[in-house]
Amino acid sequence: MGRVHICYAMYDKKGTFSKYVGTSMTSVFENTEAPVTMHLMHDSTLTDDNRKKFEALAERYGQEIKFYNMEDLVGDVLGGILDIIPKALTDRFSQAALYRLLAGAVMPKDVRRLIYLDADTIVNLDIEELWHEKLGENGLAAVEETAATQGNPADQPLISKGIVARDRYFNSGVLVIDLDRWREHPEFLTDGLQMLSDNPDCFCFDQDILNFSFAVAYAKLPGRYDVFVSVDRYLGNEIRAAIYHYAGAVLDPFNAADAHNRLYVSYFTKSPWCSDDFVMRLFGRMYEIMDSSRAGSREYLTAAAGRRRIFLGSAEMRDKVERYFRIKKGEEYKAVIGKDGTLSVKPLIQMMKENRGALFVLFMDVYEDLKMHFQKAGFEEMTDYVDGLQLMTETEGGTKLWGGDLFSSL
Ligand SMILES: [Mn+2]
Repeated sequence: MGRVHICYAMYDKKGTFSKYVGTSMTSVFENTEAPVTMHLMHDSTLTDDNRKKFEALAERYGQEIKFYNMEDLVGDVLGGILDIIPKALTDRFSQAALYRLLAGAVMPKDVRRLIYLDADTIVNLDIEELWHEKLGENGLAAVEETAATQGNPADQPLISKGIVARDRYFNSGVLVIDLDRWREHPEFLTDGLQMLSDNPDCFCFDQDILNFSFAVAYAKLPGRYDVFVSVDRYLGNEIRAAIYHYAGAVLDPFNAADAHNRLYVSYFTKSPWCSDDFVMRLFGRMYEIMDSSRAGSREYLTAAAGRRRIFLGSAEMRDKVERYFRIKKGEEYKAVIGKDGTLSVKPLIQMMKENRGALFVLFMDVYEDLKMHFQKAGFEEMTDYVDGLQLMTETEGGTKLWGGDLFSSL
């Protein structure tokens, strides 16, 4: 068991997803002395440029990487699978969720044990530790979801229906697999797919397939091997030797004070994806954003010119808004949100109709939900009403700025 085998699965429609896989791989290489072979399951969405970066990454650390084009290798199997699953499910999941389940079919026979890692993981420990963990009777080891979320697991149809016990349901982001067992029992895949087809409300796809077959007898790994960043951040835990799982939209490079963001970026910057080209594209995007915010200011200025402004929000916001927006004579702030945080839409629209011609500036987090009501009543955004929280800086209490989308777009 000298050489560690790790696989990732990837579908990279825009060519911007490879950097996540590359960053996770970088974190593995940074923290181990063991020889590692990375097995990357991909398809035709892997660009030449990204492929070269993966090769450069492995070479930089004196490690090995192998590529598996799943469309070429098991295209017929994939096609057959997609016929079994309801359309609604395939729309919500990338094909890559299936690739990992086919690892046994495409890996060389001498790969008998395999670690699977999600692309949104950071391995902040020596992967050899995980490699030597004991597997369950059915040849699988994983972290129970309740442990991964430190006691805050999401509801799962598989559990509420009594198909899998709560204390057996595991997270599929980090797995240690006895690959021979998968090869000997390929029926786990068809059984799982049939279950998915019968239970279309299951929203975790490959995770549900795996739980359906393996929840009963897998070995539970310590929680540190699959730490949900969302929960860990909420609990204010310090960074430790762990595998961090950035599940959901939790990476926000704009928030540099956050330790989990810094940890992520510390590995990203050591990867070949953090290149001069990347930095220039980042600045380029920032330029576009700053320039287009001028257009936003102009639109507001134009909409407000010569108009009476009526500000709408909670009583607590009143002083702040009056100060920041320099409310003039004849203008007013109406506390339309009750003390209990509720807002009555009908009276709000009635009041707006009675004051037609005024510009309504709203300070409420249900802004997006109100739009369709306003539209029905004949009010137009940026002409009749604007989102006041978008006009305030974040430090003043305006809408939170989010860097996750910017990072993912590069
Ligand atoms: Mn994940």
